[in-house]
Amino acid sequence: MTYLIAFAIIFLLAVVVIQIGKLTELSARIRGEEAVEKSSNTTQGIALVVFMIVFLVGTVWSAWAYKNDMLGYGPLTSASAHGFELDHIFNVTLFFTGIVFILTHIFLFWYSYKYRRTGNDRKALFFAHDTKLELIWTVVPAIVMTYLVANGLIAWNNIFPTLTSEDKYLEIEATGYQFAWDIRYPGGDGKLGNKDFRLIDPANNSLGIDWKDEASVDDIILGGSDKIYLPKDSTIKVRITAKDVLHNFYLPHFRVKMDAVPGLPTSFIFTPVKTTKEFREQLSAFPEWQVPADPADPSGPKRWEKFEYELACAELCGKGHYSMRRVIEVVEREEFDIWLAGQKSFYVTNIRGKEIDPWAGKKLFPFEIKARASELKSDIANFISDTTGTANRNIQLKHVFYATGSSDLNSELSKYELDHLVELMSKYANMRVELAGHTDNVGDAASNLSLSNSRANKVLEYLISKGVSASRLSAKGYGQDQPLETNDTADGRQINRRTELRIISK
Ligand SMILES: [Cu+2]
Repeated sequence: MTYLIAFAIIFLLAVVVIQIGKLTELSARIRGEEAVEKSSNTTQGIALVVFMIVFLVGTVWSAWAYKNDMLGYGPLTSASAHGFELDHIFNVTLFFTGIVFILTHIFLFWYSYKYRRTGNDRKALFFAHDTKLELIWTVVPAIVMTYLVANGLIAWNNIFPTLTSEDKYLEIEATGYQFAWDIRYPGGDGKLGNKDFRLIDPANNSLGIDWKDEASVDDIILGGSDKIYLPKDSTIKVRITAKDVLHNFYLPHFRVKMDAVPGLPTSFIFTPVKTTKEFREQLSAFPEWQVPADPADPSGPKRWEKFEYELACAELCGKGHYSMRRVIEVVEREEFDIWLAGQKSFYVTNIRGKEIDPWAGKKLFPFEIKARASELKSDIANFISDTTGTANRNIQLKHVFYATGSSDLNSELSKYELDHLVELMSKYANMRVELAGHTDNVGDAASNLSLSNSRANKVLEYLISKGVSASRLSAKGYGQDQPLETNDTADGRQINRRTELRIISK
């Protein structure tokens, strides 16, 4: 229907134009062509001058009236260190191009009026060459252009310092795809692990991270709609890539904008200088931001209170392009460190202990030993201090390992958790525990029972060898009878093969 109406309008407009043309022709025949042309040229010349005045006044007025809504002015001054320099470059460019813009429009329209044809008495001046003029319009733009380009290059070099390994900076990685960003943080070691596109596995490893690289096991990946946290006054390097089509990593408030190209990593370095809170305060000084955020709720929070920094995709990358928007929160360094420490690494939550884990039974990483120690401590403390009778008395010893199919305790790896348990046993001197062994359902039930029994006893022996009194310990094998997960999957069986700590009395 809309198309039909649009087509009808265009058709009718064409008819009107043709009719006016016919009418002018007819009146020219009646009044004499020259007289008609003269008066029509004058009318059009005046109309052009009026248009020029309205257009130029409108341009200047609107730029002034809406300056507070434009990046770089009023409330929207830069939130990053380099942004001020970029805004300055834009202003210098605007100054020169503004002069040219206004002058060319004045000349264009004024000359159309002044040199309109009013008879046959006027002829254009013709000259073949004028060295002076050529010089002026070559040299002046050349000087201005050189100045602008050189200034731009200097600014670009300032914005992009060459970071060496000695510089302190936070490197994060943004991977764009239809239609979201995966943001990767380097975890405690400050290093992003290697990636290889051949390792991409949509179900378990959508970024193709190489888990064999130890730098990758503590990497944190923010998915979907999580807020992106950044520390104030810290140099941040963003590695930008894409998995499918072109995207664009755009942080308007920080004047950061860089294409995300599949197969060709790009990067950007910037330093946020205002926390989200500080930027909100900056906004609150302007009347435009003192209005309610939601017009339907006049007593609700003000616009400045609801402000968030955003990451947008600035490339029209497909139907769901809009949903690539992400909120960015800039906080003080201390707050950032606390936030980062509270994040679980992708490896720990998704890969560890599964079949695809290259480190299963081979290595424990310092951060997981630490995390596991505090988990065990709080699990036991929870049970000890519980008065409601709801706390869990069965605590899985997640870092106790045996040789495959045998009861040989891998004490090289198991010593961390078990030694920590010894410490906790001496802290809670009245605690008595049972060590409970469990298996999956592979093989026959009787041998599983005996395997679980001897495994539990191996842990018991280890604890006794470390000085825990035998009277506080017992060991029992439960075989395959108490699975936690299905035995139908490899991951499920992995979980079912376990040794548990059962607190008998506090
Ligand atoms: Cu996109």
